[in-house]
Amino acid sequence: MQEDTTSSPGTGREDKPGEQAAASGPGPEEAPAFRFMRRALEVSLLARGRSSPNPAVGAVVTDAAGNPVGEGCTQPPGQAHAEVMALRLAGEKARGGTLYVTLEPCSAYGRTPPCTKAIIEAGIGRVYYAVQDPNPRMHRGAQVLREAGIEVIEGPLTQEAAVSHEAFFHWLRTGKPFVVAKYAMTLDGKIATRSGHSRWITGPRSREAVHRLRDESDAIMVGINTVLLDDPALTTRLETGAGRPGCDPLRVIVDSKGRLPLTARVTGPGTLLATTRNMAGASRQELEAKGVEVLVLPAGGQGRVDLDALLEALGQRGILQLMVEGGGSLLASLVFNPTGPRINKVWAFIAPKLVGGSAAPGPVGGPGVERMDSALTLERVKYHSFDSDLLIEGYFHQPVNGQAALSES
Ligand code: AOF
Ligand code: ZN
Repeated sequence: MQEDTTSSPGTGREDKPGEQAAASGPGPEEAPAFRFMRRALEVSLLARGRSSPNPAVGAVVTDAAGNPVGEGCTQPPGQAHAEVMALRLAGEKARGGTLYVTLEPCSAYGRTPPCTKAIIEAGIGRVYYAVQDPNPRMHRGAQVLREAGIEVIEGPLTQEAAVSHEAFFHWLRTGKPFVVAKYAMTLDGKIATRSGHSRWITGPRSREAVHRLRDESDAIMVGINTVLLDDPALTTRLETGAGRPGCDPLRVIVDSKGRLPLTARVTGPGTLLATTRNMAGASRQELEAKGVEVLVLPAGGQGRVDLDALLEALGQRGILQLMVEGGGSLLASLVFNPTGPRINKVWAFIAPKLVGGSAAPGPVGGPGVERMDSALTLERVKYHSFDSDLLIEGYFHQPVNGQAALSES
């Protein structure tokens, strides 16, 4: 069975390379604005997981006759924005042409000069931007362009672009990463057999989708029990033919007592150990000697790492998207938080297998809720299939004032 939904999971990436993402708006004969904005969204995917803390933006430039003459995406921080990349390719052909960009062009000096300046200098006549930039330092772009005599239109594909930039928007609003929890379970709700064996629950196509999500995320987090049980590598392994090498996210291990073995596969550079003062000094030195970065955080309930402090610290490092891959007690602490879930989005894979066993674990531990009407329910739910596996994707309702709701545990 092929993936059967109208849009791909996550933030718009294609499941089948080269195939057009079906989203809202006209079909194949669609108006140029839709076609080129869709292309801009597609191009933006190349920057995912590589531009943080900058949003992964895509841009397309057409000449005065409407032919595409340049495209580009956001480069790593301090380097060119999407518009500048596309305009560079277009050169003189941009004069009198149109720019399609997935985010409102920036209007002020940050690490780079304003895109509005480059757009005006290139002689662009019309700009379509899919969604406003809520960054208060940058959000006057549309106005600046209009004042320069350029026709400026918001849209099309505003909703698609808002999803594409959801992690950046969340991070701007709260200072914390957008958290995506991913887990895979059997049809009877188990993430392992009674002996703890878990490789593999889902098939290769589901696992490939997970590696693409890792590739697009800035960090990936697990609890120490998952390391002790599974010894995962937490690296990105994309199939050859994915079009680019995978990008490994920062690995974050939540380990309040500092039990991470020196021999674990994650023990090395690119790993951040989030711990508390309960960690033994000797093991800290040994782990640091192996290249692990040790972050000592305040202890919250039961001496555990204060997860809000951890999310705050990751946000300060410019981690826009954090993927959480378990285990059950970390997920429980993130989901069942008195002031609201600390998870934004869930990716739950279900494989049509049964393993049974009342001792076999499920994806979310902790005490759980008492009554079914206290269950946390996902919103904006979509269903995707990967061969015989099902992926349920959905969001937890976020309080409007995310900062206030998330700052206390
Ligand atoms: C754009 N095009 O491709 C991106 C934009 O420090 P700077 O100069 O890199 O600016 C960062 C801000 O620019 C970032 O916070 C966001 O508001 C905007 N990102 N803008 O016109 C782009 N990535
Ligand atoms: Zn810019």
